[in-house]
Amino acid sequence: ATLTDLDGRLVECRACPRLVAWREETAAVKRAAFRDWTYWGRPVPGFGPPDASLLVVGLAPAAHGGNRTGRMFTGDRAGDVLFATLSELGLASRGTVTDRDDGLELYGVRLTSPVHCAPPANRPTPGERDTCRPWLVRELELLRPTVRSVVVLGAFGWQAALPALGAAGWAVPRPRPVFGHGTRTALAPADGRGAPLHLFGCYHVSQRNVFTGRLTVDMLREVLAEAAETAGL
Ligand code: DU
Ligand code: SF4
Repeated sequence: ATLTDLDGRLVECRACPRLVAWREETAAVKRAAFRDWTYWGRPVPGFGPPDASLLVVGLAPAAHGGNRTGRMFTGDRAGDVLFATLSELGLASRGTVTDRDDGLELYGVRLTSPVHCAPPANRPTPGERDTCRPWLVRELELLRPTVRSVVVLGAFGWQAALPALGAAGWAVPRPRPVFGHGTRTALAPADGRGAPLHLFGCYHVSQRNVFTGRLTVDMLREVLAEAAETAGL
């Protein structure tokens, strides 16, 4: 199986009733500014090359962002900041995005999230996080030959990513490393074979965090640059 196969199966998933209802309801009602759009309204797959060496793990698609465009982080404020920064670092072909057919390319970077369907209030439940985990585990397993750095945006993603990394074959220290902005930790492969994976914590690039200054663009750029350099990008 490949990441393309995985993404093909993912978009058919209906395992979380509350999220299926929400993704479809927002797609039907829409936001006035997007009334001419045909919303995606389904699980949003990871975006980026199958041999990425840097993986960015977010939270969940935004109802009128990824849930509208069908591409991770595309069409919401969080994504606008993220793509602009990736472009500045030479990791994206452009700094602006519009929809999933805009031709944007990511270089060595893949974006994913621990929950693939838009949740009400951007807040998935712990149950939904656990239900969606196998998709992340499988994605990590398929990326394992090339992935060297993982940047996790926010505490929710961190809670989801650590067990997923453990299930995908990395040795997660006990007690588990605590989330914080700028946290960096190395995970050895559990079977002792291959390179370590470098895990980075970064505050989530949500509009709220950026607006309040909890996360500045400089802070985001610094973590992404360090993770990219560590990954050999
Ligand atoms: O800040 P905002 O543009 O309203 O983004 C909505 C919300 O979704 C925020 O918490 C970021 C998050 N998010 C994400 O984790 N992954 C995505 O692909 C898109 C948005
Ligand atoms: Fe399936 Fe994940 Fe969407 Fe739940 S959040 S329905 S597990 S894709």
